[in-house]
Amino acid sequence: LSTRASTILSAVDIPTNEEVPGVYDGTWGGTGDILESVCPTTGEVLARVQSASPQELQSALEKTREAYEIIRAVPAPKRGQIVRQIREALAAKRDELGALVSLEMGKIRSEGVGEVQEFIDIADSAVGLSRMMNGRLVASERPGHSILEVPNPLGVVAVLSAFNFPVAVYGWNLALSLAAGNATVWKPSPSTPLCSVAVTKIVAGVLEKNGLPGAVASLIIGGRSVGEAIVESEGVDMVSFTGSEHVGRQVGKVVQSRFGKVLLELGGNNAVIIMADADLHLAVPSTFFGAAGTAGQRCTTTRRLYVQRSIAPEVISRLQRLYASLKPGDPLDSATLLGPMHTRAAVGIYSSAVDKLRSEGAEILCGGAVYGQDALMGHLAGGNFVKPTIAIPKSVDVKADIWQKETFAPILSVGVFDDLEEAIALNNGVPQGLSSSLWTRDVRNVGKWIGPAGSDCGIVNVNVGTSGAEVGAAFGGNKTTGWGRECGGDAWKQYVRWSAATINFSDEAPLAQGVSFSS
Ligand code: UN1
Repeated sequence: LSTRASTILSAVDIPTNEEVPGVYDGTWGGTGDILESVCPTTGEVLARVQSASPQELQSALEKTREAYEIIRAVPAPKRGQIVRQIREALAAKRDELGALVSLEMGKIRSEGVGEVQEFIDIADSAVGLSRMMNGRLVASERPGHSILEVPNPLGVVAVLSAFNFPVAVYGWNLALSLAAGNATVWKPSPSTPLCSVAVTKIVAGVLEKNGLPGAVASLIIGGRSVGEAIVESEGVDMVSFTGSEHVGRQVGKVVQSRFGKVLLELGGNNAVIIMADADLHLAVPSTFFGAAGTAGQRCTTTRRLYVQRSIAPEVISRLQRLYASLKPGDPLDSATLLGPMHTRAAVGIYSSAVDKLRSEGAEILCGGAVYGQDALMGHLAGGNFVKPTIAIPKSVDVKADIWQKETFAPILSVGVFDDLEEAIALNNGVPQGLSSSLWTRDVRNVGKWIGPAGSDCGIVNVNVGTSGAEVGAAFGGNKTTGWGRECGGDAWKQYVRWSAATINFSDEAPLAQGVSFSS
């Protein structure tokens, strides 16, 4: 193992000379297939991780269920104190965990650290919420009666997370779910197992210190069959899934067929709209980050840019200048802005998407190719580096395939529009509905954009790019993005089962609506 990798792994308590257990339910194990964690920057195998066997999976699910019965009996503000300790333990290791994210996922250092910060932030929110997850007292129409709406814990929540946010998305779910009184079972992406092991060690340390079962926050690393078994399990009350629309569709159907709860965070095909009155000093650099940042691998990445006709040449040339400044580098080097794609397969997806754009007559303004060995110095030669691409498709017809599909890579397609109504129609003309961004200084445009005839996405920003949301805002999208909401807003309400309790304190038992039923 390189020193580059071993320093980072040791700092987060991952063994570097033996196989890494990938199942935790109070004790660590893993006798299933071995998964390899591969560094996307160098191609180095970082570790061999032991996944769950079918028996271990079943037993972990049972232990998680038992742990739920313990955690649901702990008062919510006391659960909040557990979340607070998790927050503190994470904060103490923030930079080390951030470096691990960069090493294993490939995003640049400040984004790796930023992702751990998102977990810390949502934990802060959940600590506060633990004293404010209020139900309601509703006025009854009957004398001497009260109606209570009680948020009770739900049960076992499974979190199936994706490679691109290997820490934060679990954090959003864990923090709210634990504060709400649930036990959680985490199945991370099989290509970022080390991030999940490192985070689980930190969470488990806090649970154990407080005399709680470790299975309050179980970890089950595995491939597709493990994911399928969790999704099918009757003992899992809610499945929170982040990933592709294709897999999300299956997950949604299976969970629905057993009447479980499901929270889906699927694809995004996010657009930025720049009006002629926008401040281009802000709009262009923000769009650059949204489209090329994280090497195009956020659900919220800007994939489409619509520019009002009169400013189109200016916006495009400014954007091209910024793209020209990008150089591939080690994401661990703090000067790097462009890290690798997460996998070899992703490089293939990038290349086919660029080929398709070319074959359909798009003009490729920059990028359009993978980095050759000559551009990749030293240890980067084994990395999955591609050139962030700006393309101008032949037509803005949003129903064309190239505008409709999400390609999880740094490819930005640009189109020109004449008025805001047309731009909104383009924004809304795709199946996905995650994030959107309007740049303007005219308040009338803002009113249209955020209102009933405006953007149909879950995230509707103004003078803020499509990616990089704070935890305070509800995170999620509409239409084929799956309608799920995580993180901020009222997302916690999904992690409870609501009990509507009508209570009669009187000496009569009247029926509602004045119905009489006595002989
Ligand atoms: C994702 O890509 O799955 O808004 C999540 C953002 C981040 C989260 C992205 N806060 O870009």
